[in-house]
Amino acid sequence: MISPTDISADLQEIAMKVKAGQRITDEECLLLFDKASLGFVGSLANEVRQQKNGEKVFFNRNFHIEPTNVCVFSCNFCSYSKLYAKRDEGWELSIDQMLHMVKKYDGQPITEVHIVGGVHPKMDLQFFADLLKAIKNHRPDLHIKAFTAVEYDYMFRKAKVSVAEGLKFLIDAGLNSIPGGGAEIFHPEIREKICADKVDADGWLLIHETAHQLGLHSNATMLYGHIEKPVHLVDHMRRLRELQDRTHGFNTFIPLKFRNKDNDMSHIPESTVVEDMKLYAIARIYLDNFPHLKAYWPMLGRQNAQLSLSFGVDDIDGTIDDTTKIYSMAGSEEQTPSMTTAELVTLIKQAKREPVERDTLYNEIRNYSGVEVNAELN
Ligand code: V47
Ligand code: SF4
Repeated sequence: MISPTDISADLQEIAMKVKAGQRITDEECLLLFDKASLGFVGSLANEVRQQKNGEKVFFNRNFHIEPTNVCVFSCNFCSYSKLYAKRDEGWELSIDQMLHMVKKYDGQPITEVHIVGGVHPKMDLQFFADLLKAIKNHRPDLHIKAFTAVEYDYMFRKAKVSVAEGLKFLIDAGLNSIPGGGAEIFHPEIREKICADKVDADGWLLIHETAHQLGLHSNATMLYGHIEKPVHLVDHMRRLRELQDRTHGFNTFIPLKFRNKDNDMSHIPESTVVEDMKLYAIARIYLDNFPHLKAYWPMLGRQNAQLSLSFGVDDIDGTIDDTTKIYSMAGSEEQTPSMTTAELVTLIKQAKREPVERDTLYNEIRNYSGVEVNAELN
């Protein structure tokens, strides 16, 4: 136990606020980054997590479709995209090919498809509307979580429609929710160094706010562990917290650890596990209006995702089924990301928590706490 004399008065004050369910300020958040130990923020985050979600740890049964890795943008941290001029080295899937991927899961209890990719100038609003319709037509119950704000910004501008018009068009075609990608770091000082040419912070936030107003839920990410400083992380989370106060449309916050293989930022060392866990804990403490905090295991690695469950995390995404390339290409230890339900349940049980299968909107499908993990569990 930490004795009160071991920690400074300002940290003690923050701890009292958090325990009383009060919001911390940006200055207090910076103080946590600067002065607090991992144990200090970890135990506070654990309390916040417990108050919000009890002992439950959520996961879902999902797979990804990445329509293309050809991209008009050139984010320096990206290990995955191929510029349009080099498109021969990349991939571009047709609607039939993507529908074929969906059909592979016929008869399986998958609940979500996550569609995200590069920004290809020939894949336009109509193409994606046709894709959503084809998927919904084949499998109406499958939740479609699709396209980042970066992809929307480009496709709506190209189609000369407003954000609301574009989103409504895609909702009519079958869109159910929006993933959190493309947020990176909002602060212009960093954004212009790591992804200068894509949608800026205000554009990203406007797309999510409009989606929330139209009744969609979405997620929010933050790419950390490169050239940013705590002040940029706090700025990023403050913008999200303010938007969430207005709309309550975000489901989960997903910090994404920068991986440094084969990209233009490969000279930057990756963050340490202590830095990773501290970031999760501080995010859980600061983002008091986000119901969930997700550790995306294909990027963090399954062991560190398991560890993060003691630092505020209550969600570890899903089964994935080796359908995403973004992280393996960026150097994650998870080169073929796929976990069975039994593996996810075991991982959560080993951390002495309750595994709960959810749908995308966190409706509970099955609580596995009393279920024995055996060969029949799939
Ligand atoms: O925006 C790209 C990140 C994101 C690297 O909403 C990298 O449930 C680390 O947003 N190192 C796309 N990260 C993926 C994404 C996501 C993933 C899982 C779940 C959800 C959700 C959203 O991937 C990009 C970018 O921040 N990324 N390159 C890299 N080298
Ligand atoms: Fe394109 Fe996304 Fe890679 Fe940026 S992160 S280059 S927008 S695929």
